[in-house]
Amino acid sequence: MSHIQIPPGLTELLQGYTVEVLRQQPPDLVDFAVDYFTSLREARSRASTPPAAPPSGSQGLEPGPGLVADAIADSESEDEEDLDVPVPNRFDRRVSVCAETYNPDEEEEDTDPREQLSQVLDAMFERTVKVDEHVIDQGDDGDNFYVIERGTYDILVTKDNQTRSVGQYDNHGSFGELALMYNTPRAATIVATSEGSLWGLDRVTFRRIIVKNNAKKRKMFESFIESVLLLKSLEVSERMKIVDVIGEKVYKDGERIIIQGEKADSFYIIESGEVSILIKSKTKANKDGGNQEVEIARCRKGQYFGELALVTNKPRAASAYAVGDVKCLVMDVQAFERLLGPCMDIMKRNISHYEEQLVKMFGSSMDLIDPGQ
Ligand code: 1OR
Ligand code: 1OR
Repeated sequence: MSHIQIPPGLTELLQGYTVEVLRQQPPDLVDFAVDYFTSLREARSRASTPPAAPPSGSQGLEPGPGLVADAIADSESEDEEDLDVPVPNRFDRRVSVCAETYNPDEEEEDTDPREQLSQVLDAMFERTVKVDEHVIDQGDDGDNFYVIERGTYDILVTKDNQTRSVGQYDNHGSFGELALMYNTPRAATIVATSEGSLWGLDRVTFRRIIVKNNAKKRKMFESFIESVLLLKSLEVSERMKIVDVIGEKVYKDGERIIIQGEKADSFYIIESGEVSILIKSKTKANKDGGNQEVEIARCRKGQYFGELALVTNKPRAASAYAVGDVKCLVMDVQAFERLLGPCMDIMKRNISHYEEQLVKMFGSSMDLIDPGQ
């Protein structure tokens, strides 16, 4: 191995990306990588410094180190009290590393980001797993939080002496945060169903970096979450758990958020801007073989979309595009199933309205999902 040269900066570059993934829990690692590295390049051309160069004084433009440092800076006071109230973890105004959004935390950054970053990176470790290996056992104390690098994993829950599979992870996502956030025993068993590889973050670092600095951010999103009609029937503590798991994504005008026909893994609530829902379908009203997209709905602030495929377990029924700049809160399918059970009736009622609308718009014979797309 000694003849292989690792280019200077490579490790830092990849670590920076990994840390942001750990912090922000983006639903799609590849999309996030594109955003992350694009913004890194933009920052470099603005600042004319290489991407892996240690951050200068100007935080915010260097997505990796800047943001991580920011997280650490916020959690400097080492009073590790137990957080009996759910505290948001992956919630960050700046989830889009592209956006130079206002960041109230920035002003408070006063410790050396390089030092802080290295603390986080030192804490991360890789774990490879074999088929059938238990990564986590239900009932155990929480030790680590894991981000999936690759592999498939079953989520098993035992209740009344019965063990059943309640979901899977397929090459992306993360798990093991609940026991660390809420100081509870592991809520599920996670078993590898293929060989795999994970990035682990130990409990103390997880709590210090991811959990502890979020009181401000919780305040930021609390009132918005309270205003979302869909979530009104939830208890306050249930809404706080939603704040804990949700991430934020920013889209530019015209950007496609959902692609009709694709496999679904996320649910969206619009925080600002408008989203246009378009459908391609082979119907009488649309005779060109289904290549034309027709707008079927507009969603606005406080409204949700992307629930249909998760509820029906089918591919996306339509595409969604940003109209102007859009910010969405994004939740992965596991969190959706775990936390939005109480809102399921409302969503199902609205889905039945889609069906009525569908009949009105296209006649009765069209399937919501066109397999040809
Ligand atoms: P943890 O620290 O409790 C087990 O360790 C992890 O499994 C847990 O964190 C979550 O990250 C993950 N219920 C509970 N935990 C789940 C679930 C889940 N899914 C994934 N985890 N449900 C399944 C939802 C698809 C609800 C089952 C009733
Ligand atoms: P999804 O996961 O299938 C596309 O991804 C999303 O568009 C879908 O979830 C809904 O959240 C959203 N029919 C189907 N999907 C719709 C519709 C809709 N409106 C919004 N979505 N109709 C419009 C009813 C006003 C009926 C089709 C004519």
